[in-house]
Amino acid sequence: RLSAKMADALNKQMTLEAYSAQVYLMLSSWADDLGYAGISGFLFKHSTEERSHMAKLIEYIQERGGKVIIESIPKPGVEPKSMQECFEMVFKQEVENTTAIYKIIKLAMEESDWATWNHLQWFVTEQREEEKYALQLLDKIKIAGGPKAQDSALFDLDRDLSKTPQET
Ligand code: OFO
Repeated sequence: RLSAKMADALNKQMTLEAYSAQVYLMLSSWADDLGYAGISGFLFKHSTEERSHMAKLIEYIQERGGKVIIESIPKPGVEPKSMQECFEMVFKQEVENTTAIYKIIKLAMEESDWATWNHLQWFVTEQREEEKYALQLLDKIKIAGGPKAQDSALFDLDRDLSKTPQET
């Protein structure tokens, strides 16, 4: 059974995953409004991934006898001013998630809660993948010209991302 401290940490992580989903939705809507359907779709799919992480945590808390507490989700921050800033926000969000997961793993070690430690290894692998994708986005925008990326380069990037089979 989960300790009260662990149940609290996992509940907070569950809300953080929901928050990540909202951040991706905000970025996706921003990109759509500018006409970047490919980038918008890519970010939207990622939002769905984050909600599946949230669901995975809910299931785990319940399976281990903890109580799930559904809190309100903080509002995502302000919209980016450029595609470069948008992708930087994606990377920052992923790093924040990874850091939060690592903290819970540390707690699991302190409590010798090996079931939780083991469950969270899935998230470690997932975060590694997600940071990799986020870094690739930053590379792509750099090649496209960074903050000064021309419309034609962003158009190509948009087309590329619309074809990305995503599991991020
Ligand atoms: Fe993109 O992160 Fe969930 O865990």
